[in-house]
Amino acid sequence: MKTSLIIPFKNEVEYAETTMTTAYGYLSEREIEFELVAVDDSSDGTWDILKSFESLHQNVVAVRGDDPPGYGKALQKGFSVATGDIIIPFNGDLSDSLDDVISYIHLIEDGYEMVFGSRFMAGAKVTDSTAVKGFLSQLGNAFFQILFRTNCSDITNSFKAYRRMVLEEINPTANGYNIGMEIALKGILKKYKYTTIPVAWSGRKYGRSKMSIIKSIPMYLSTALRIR
Ligand SMILES: Nc1nc2c(ncn2[C@@H]2O[C@H](COP(=O)(O)OP(=O)(O)O)[C@@H](O)[C@H]2O)c(=O)[nH]1
Ligand SMILES: [Mg+2]
Repeated sequence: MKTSLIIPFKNEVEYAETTMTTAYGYLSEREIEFELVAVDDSSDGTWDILKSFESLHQNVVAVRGDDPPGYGKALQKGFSVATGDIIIPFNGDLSDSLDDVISYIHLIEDGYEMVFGSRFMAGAKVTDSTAVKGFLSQLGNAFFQILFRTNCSDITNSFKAYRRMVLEEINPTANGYNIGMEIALKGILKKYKYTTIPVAWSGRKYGRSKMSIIKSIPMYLSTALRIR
């Protein structure tokens, strides 16, 4: 099965080249059938790096996001151009682990329709996370876990894997960071076969986060209650 990594970038000039090279090299070495779909909303030179990377590699696509930009909109754009059977959002600041991507691929090939990564279960390895953000995220996720009676302890994490059919049927509409949650919760209610595995996550070394936890809390809550 072919895998598409959807990689969103917003002003990641320090990361763009490294992330693309690292992901490309890692997957090529393992003889995985893949493509990288970069979706860019930058104004800092990231786009030039991505375009040049695209011109040098066959299985790389770089597209611009829509105006006004949004994390969820960027992923939706990526989903619409992806050609893989397995679709995996992968953050452009290398927070997510390529080893975990391989685990996801194997689980989807084994028959799961969705695979969720959790930063909050035994075996997860979180490094360089800020204490307050980590705590709020874990607390919120514990609440959603109860609300949706799911064993997934990290619904808001966008690093997940889906069979292409899942995204076609759900047709996500969330514009922001709530998109991962939207797909997961709708997928759980549709009774897709899923599993959750512990993942590694590391904080960024360059640039700064575009995600405000304070702005995100009401968005996550309203998404959850709407779907519920
Ligand atoms: N295309 C696009 N990418 C975005 C947008 N917002 C964030 N990103 C990218 O999504 C990834 C995760 O964002 P980040 O700011 O690191 O969020 P955090 O890890 O939750 O703090 C990074 O690669 C960002 O550059 C957006 O509006 N459009
Ligand atoms: Mg990040």
